[in-house]
Amino acid sequence: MKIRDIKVIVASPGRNFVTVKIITDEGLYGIGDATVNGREKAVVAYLEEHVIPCLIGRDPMQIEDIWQYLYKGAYWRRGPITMAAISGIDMALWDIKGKAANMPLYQLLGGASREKVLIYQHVGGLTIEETVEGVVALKEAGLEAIRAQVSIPGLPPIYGTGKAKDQDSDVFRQGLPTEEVWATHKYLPLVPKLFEKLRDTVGYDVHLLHDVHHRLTPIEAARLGKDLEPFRLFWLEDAVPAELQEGFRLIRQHTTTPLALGEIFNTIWDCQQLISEQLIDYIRVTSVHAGGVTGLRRIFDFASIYHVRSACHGPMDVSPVAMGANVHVDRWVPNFGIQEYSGYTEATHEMFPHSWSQDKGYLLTGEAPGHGVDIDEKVAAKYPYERAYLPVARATDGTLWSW
Ligand code: KDG
Ligand code: MG
Repeated sequence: MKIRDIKVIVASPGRNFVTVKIITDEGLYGIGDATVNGREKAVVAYLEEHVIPCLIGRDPMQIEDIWQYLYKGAYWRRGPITMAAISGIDMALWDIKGKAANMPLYQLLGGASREKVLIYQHVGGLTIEETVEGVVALKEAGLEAIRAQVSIPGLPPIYGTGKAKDQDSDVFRQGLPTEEVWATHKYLPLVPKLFEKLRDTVGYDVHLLHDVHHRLTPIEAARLGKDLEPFRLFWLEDAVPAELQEGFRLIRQHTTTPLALGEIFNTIWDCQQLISEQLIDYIRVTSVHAGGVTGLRRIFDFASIYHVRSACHGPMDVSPVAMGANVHVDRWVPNFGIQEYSGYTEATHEMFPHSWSQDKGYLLTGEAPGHGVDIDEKVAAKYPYERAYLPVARATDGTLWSW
């Protein structure tokens, strides 16, 4: 079997997605997600100009050799654009192998470690009361794990609240990045009040999570983790930007609140110290950013040595294709933690027919060969790409802040 052609399909059924389609000379094809939110066209160029010409005529069964060729052979290793391109190719090759073997991807990896995959979904409110209402509603809908965010009184809505909580909202398509306002000294005392109210309202039999979104220093994160200990969070996510992996030692010294990190990581090197020093409890790498199925398998196996569990990133900008790859990995991986699932627009579900499905607080893989997700190119043609950006944040004095 040989790779006959590779297409890159860019479409925007509510938000932009970059999808790789690898077609073989025996009629089989596989698809992969290569979406980098806000930088989509950079990945398209990387694939079309530099990757695809090298792959035509190769044996699609040689997944590992192709992965190594694209990683080491590029010379310029790592980075979100390179690794999203490799991820899309890798997902598509695993899809082809599953179809050729007539087996679902989780079986190719070693079979099921669980029948269904625990998920968490998001609630974001402009006030504590609004967030509490949303959490009550999701708990009543059968969710067992819920991420709760709240805006800061007196400031415009921040990440995960207001219009920005729905990633297909027009707040992401203003032509230029929208700007959010941040104030750590207002945020730090607010969050413990939110989770005290949440625990008083819904009790302790539902997992509660919170995403700091890279905005604190280690000692501020330590303070927040200590203040949240009575409310037994499932995790505190992205407490601090993690270029300085050792910075998490400082948080770890002060708090037992579990820590999650890694949605923006793209190789094992981004988290090798965090994992090997047990500075985190959940690693958030996801198939579309961390080297596809091959990349996830390597990182999660490494993490299993250090009691670190998987927690694939899964917002709306991780396409249903990557969600499919994630859920199959989730079903196999022994050190599974949880899967994020934000849901999708109806147009996205229509563009990406998928055999995975949601059953209240869980996702099911389905038994279709490969990752079980397809792309309807006719539907994709109805939703052309439109440039969109993630917001940026500034502190109240104008200082550019991590968003
Ligand atoms: O594209 C960036 C988003 O996916 C990110 O802001 C969402 O932090 C996020 C999360 O945990 O889903
Ligand atoms: Mg996050």
